[in-house]
Amino acid sequence: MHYVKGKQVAVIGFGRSGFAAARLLSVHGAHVTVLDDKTPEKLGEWIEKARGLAQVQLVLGGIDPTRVSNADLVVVSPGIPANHMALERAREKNVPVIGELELAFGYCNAPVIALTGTNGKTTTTTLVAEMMNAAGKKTIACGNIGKAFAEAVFELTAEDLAVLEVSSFQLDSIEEFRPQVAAILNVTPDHLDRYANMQAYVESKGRIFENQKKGDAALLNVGDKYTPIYATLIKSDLYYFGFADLVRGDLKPGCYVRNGNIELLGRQLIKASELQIPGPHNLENACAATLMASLAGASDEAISKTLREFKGVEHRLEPAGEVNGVRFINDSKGTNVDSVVKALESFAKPIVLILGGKDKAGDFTKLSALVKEKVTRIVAFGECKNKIVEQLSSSATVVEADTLEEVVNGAFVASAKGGVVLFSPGCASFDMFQNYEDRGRQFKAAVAKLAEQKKAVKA
Ligand code: UMA
Repeated sequence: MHYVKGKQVAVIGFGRSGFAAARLLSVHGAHVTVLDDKTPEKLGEWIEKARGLAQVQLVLGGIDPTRVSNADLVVVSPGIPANHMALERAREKNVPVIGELELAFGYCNAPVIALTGTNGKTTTTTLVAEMMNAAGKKTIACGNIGKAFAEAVFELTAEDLAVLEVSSFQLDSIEEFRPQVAAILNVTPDHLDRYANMQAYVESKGRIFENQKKGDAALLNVGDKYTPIYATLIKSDLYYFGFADLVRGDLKPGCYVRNGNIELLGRQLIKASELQIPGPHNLENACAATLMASLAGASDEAISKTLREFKGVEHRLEPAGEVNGVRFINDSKGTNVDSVVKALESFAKPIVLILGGKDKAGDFTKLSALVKEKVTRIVAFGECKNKIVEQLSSSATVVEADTLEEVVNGAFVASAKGGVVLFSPGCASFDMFQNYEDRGRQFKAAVAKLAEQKKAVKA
């Protein structure tokens, strides 16, 4: 743990993570300099919030690497790439660099459990937190899910629990981070614009287990390609989750979908068909959440009740309204190609698929077979629409659109009564929106507007 009282600390990035880190550091007596490339005009919201924080100086409109040279510690936001000049300068000058997650872990009084994975993190984190709260344990879901861990630590006591959604970006800058229960949900290509190759991304995810010891619990998905590799690295107690029929030989301790039931350590909890969240991937997420919550002390009753009642999270296969018999689904959180696969697997044809945004070096050709089987038309938008046209027009007709309104109208025109319009962009949102939440909200607003127009026409 880095003690910060009286130390000079540079915080890089002034968003959710950077603001929370600056506040935590300020409360613990550090002298903080916050650096961000954005100008003060673009950071108005955070500047307002930072007013009144003791010993916090804001240096905005460009990150000057020399600013970190004299710091005792650098705390980096997850969105800052590891090869950023300021971080390279810090390393040259032997200034320690940690992430906001590591900082918050040092100051967290509550036990911590955590999960990572390419897809399903937000749904599973939310489910675990709801199971624990149903079991009477005050639990805060935080981390990559949106509420920064450094913000949550202010609300957590030793009696409570933190359940953390962790990204590979956050794991890149840990030192001692040690969750008592940790899971990797799945690993498929993502963020290949930031990592040198797939191996680097896989290794980054594996760091969630790095500091675990015997007595801690590590959870792996029986259906995931990288599970055998992670299993050899784990020093803590190993558990598995997922579809039992993928396992050859005896089942190891864990939570499985077996004979149509969700089975926890051999005990049957609920029927798989009782889950309200759609798709086979959500059965895996439900098993992971069940196992994590059980290992963290939740009763079978609290877990089963939550599994039955859980309706999913915003922007994740979220029903976004129905217009003239066409169902619109908001999957704005689907920011990589694999999450589009999962989304397509969750609905019957005919589907109109909306894809696009900021490219993360994703390979859309992986969608070809599913697109041919289920998709009647693709609407492509955003920075990488040309790539989508190039890679998928041999599998379906691809039309292009510029604004979200055009996207929604174009998708509706191409849809059929009883069909689905699936907004699962498969890309990052930052080319046109603040973040995926902003994109999802704007999509829902465009659908609502379309519904109003159609109603007015009928009247
Ligand atoms: N910035 C620079 N220079 C750069 C890059 C960024 O100055 O080269 C500045 C930006 O101007 C901005 C700030 O850094 O002001 C943003 O920092 P950030 O990108 O780390 O974002 P935060 O607002 O701090 O949000 C972060 C996570 N964002 C990322 O990892 C990109 C949020 O995850 C997380 O919810 C939040 O901390 C609280 O923990 C979002 C995300 O997109 C959901 N995560 C990725 C994903 O899920 O795929 C990993």
